[in-house]
Amino acid sequence: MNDTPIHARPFDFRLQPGQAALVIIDMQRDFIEPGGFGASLGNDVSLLEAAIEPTRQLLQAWRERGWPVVHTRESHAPDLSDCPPAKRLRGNPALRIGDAGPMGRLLVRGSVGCEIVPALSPLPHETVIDKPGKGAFHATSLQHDLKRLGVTQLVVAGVTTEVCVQTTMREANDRGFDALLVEEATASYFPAFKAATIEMIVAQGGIVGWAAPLAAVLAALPEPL
Ligand code: C5J
Repeated sequence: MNDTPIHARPFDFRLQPGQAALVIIDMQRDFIEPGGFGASLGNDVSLLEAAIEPTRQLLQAWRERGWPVVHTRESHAPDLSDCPPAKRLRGNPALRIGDAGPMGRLLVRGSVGCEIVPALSPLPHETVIDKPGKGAFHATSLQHDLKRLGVTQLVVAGVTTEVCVQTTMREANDRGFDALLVEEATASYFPAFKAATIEMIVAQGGIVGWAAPLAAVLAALPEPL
């Protein structure tokens, strides 16, 4: 199939229709809503809300075209056997991973807070990756799943820009995927870190990948069949 240029930085991204998965990182209540993991670390979680609507628009565009969608959740087994003690014990948060909060146990699979926000709920046929790390490839089946879906390119959204989104894009880069970050569809508790991350990604001729505004991505998509 013909490729479609997205006007991106540092140069056009040639989207291969059907081979580009939309990868939505960790749009979970635990990061975005009060009372979750993000809030337990002292963050102003309201800063992440801005990413929901742009991500919803991307998701709708991918669904209308029948293209592959992957959702990730940073999450742990109820017995925390996949949560390294160093991760759980670091710092002095109000609540730690696995502790009970208003939305259930923080970042534990099955709790309300661990779920993806309702506006972006996965459909039954979409891939959901539960990941114990910041990167979505670490200790998951993601690489295998993308290969099975025939995916060579990733269009990336989600939170937080400089933590799980950036880590995943770097992992993808090392595994031979081309990845583009959609600027309005990602957010950070630290706006300056979001801006710096985008610059790091596109620097040196796209050393990690590409970045583009939502409008540039949507404008480049072929009409749905
Ligand atoms: C963090 C994430 N920030 N999804 N996770 O701990 O970025």
